[in-house]
Amino acid sequence: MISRRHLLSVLAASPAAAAPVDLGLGIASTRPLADPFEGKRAMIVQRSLPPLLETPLAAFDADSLAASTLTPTERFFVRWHYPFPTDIDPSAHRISVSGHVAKPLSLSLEDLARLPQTEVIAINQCAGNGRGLFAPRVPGAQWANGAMGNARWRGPRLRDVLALANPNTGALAVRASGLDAPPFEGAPAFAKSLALDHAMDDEVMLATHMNDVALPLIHGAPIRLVVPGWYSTYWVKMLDKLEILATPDDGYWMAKAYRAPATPHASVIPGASGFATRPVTAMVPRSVITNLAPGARQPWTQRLPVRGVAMGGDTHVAAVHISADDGRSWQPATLGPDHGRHSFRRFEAALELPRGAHVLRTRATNSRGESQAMEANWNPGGFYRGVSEAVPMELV
Ligand SMILES: Nc1nc2c(c(=O)[nH]1)N[C@H]1C(S)=C(S)[C@@H](COP(=O)(O)O)O[C@H]1N2
Ligand SMILES: [Mo]
Repeated sequence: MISRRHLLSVLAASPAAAAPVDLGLGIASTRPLADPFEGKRAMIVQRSLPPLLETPLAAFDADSLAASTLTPTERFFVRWHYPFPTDIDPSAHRISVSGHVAKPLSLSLEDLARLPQTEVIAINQCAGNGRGLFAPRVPGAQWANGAMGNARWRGPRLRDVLALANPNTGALAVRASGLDAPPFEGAPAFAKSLALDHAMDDEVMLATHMNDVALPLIHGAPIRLVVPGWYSTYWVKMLDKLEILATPDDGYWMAKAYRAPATPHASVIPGASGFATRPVTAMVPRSVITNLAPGARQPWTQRLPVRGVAMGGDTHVAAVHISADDGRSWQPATLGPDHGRHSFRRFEAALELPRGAHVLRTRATNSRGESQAMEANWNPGGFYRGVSEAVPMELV
């Protein structure tokens, strides 16, 4: 009975209460899946043009802890703010490096291929992943938990590109922008900035390859920024311009958009106003169950497998715990191999439960000891969702 009430409250809080959806928002596997673009299969289509495609959580599932944690590119979520060109000639593509530098540059992909190449397995996650689950609801793309994916990225480091241009003393930030353009006059072109010291670290890179093949168009061909550990609003696709700034970036996408309350967990009371904000930055710990949907009715078995993927945010996953009583008691899950601090890590447990209703929760803890919260944060942008999600289900 509790579970039914709980399920109803989950559904009431979900944006799709009237139309049941796949795992993550309500009832299993009923958000229709479609193949909207070449190279994409069985995606939740939130919007076609410009595309917003969500990955169903089942696409992350595997029955072995040793299975790859990489999200297949054909199931990888997609997000564009504006239409993008579809006729890119990689041999003609140039990246300009301009602004507060001693030596402005225009670089071809061949120039970039001559620089040392680096590789990282890193989660690309929209800052609004899970936005559709906030109560009260907030405007913006109504993602459940599938606006994320894990891939192997390869290309030169941003720092080596910047070093070629030799930033002047007083350089503060690097602003990156791409080939997509606003479809109406006056709208601000998409551009994001990183502080210079962050841009010069070991990890920030310009990726030409995703999962060992040339970056597909929809993921930002021929080259995109990869900022491991930070939300993908910074992972600028179809990169063609790097500007070195000597003053803080006051552009729309830094000064107005993608900002969250400057409070612990980026949380404010719904309806609050006048609070200080800061740009969205590093990710927070998170975990999802990939083999059971909220509302699932499962035939009883002695040992119920519960498994999923976890992230530490911007550092390693240290532990995942699983509860079958809505968070009153917990048991540790077994973890799969650690593929680095920016990767998904698999977890699984076998639960011995009686027939009846149960509310499952998972809770990841990272190597700094930060765990997922038990109560959801709330902010008007729907950012930084990291709550341990409740998954009501029934063993029959
Ligand atoms: N050029 C460009 N880059 C962009 C965006 C964009 O609209 N234009 N959106 C950003 C946001 S908000 C997200 S969530 C990611 C999505 O990356 P993906 O489509 O490869 O999954 O791209 C980022 N990079
Ligand atoms: Mo995003």
